[in-house]
Amino acid sequence: MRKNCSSMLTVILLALISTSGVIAQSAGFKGLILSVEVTSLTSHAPILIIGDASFTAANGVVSGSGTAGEPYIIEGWDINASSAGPAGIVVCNTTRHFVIRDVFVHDGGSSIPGILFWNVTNGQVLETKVTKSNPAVALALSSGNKISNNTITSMISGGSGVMLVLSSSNIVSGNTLTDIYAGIWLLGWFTGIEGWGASSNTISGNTLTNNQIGVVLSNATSNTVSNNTVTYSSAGIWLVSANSSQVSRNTITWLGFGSPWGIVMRNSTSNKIYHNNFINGSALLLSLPNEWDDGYPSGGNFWSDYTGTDLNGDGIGDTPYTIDANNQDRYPLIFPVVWDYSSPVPIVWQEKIYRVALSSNSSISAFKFNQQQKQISFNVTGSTGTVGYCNITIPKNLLSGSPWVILIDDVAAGFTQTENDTHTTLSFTYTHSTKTVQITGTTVVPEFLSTIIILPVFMLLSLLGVVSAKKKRFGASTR
Ligand SMILES: [Ca+2]
Repeated sequence: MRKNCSSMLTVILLALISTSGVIAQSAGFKGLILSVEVTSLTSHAPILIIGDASFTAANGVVSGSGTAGEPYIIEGWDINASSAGPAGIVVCNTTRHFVIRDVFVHDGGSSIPGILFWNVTNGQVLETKVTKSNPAVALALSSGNKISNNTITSMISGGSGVMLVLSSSNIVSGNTLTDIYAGIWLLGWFTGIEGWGASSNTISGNTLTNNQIGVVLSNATSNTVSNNTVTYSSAGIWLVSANSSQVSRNTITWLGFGSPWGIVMRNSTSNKIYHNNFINGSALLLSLPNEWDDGYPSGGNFWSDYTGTDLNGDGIGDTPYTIDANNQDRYPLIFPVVWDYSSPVPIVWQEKIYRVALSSNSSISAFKFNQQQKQISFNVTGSTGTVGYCNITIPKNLLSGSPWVILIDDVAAGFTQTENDTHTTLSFTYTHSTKTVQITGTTVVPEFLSTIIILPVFMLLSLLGVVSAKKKRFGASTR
């Protein structure tokens, strides 16, 4: 394939033109007024880096040598893209390691991208803000790049946030994308033809709000869409000729009017969609078969319009959630799952499963449920002297307290308590080393068998990674 910067706009342009054709406009898109304030950046002309030799001070490189250990750093610039040629920042034809960070690119308008990679490997865009440019960040014919923790707003009619064209094995994570037509768009050309696909990309942990469509995969295979939060979009996730991808742990919520869709799938098959929360939005698809659950007891998705029962109280609906003749979630979840915390600890009690969610900055071990003592206990471990915290959410049909008693190393601990009809959340802190937490209630799931079955499921549940992955946002953010 010809990988030439001079023709780079062709693919981008074609992709943009196809926007309105592939995806129908629907009513209900509500614009937000956003203010963007970035201080302490230095004005810089648009940056054009073509080939390894162009990583120069004149092109905004402030340090580095282009190796993995010492990447070129491009940072601290305020770039008005309105006068740019191809984009506010263009990087083309390089495998050198580089990082674009803490940059503000703006005002490219409806046809000039903020940041554009063409035939690039080993590039990163981090903690950068892009607005009023289309797409905000575009990768074409590029692999092995990372687009993370950026703040992207568009306010351009039909605009896209992060767009990956004919690009594979990239990571798009932790970005905040607001008020854009398509938040994240992965576009292949003809799947199965080497160099023209879009595969093995990871779209994870992004916060997408008030976009027409949250995440789009088109002509793409074997991608991962996980842990994203999509709110106030007419379609949360849209798959068009997108196969063999995994869509899990996303929370898609519609808070407006009309008939929104949590997930739309057209001409797409062999995808696995599970452990998502679909709140006020269901699925629309043409009926190629896909997988909608992870088996029992792992379960499927939470669908807020599911009307089935859960008579045996295992947290899984007793009847499937049917989408169409070829597609059904066999094990719909009864409660939305807060995946921000960690995988809930499944407690198996007399062949029923109760899901306890834990959020902590400690490592958790020796998690146990003791029915006779009406108690959940576990150990918390962290660096000595640091403050640890734990939030635990317990199903009331497993254990409830009136009052609760929490002992930490046998000493009564203060805590805060919130609850809804079905669950109680208890929050408390402690000083680290390894300590034993015992949470005792007053009403416990009844015992029907003579023997007590206690199944501590996770020998060691490390939550540090989850908690430290909090998204970093600009101080003068757009919310
Ligand atoms: Ca059930």
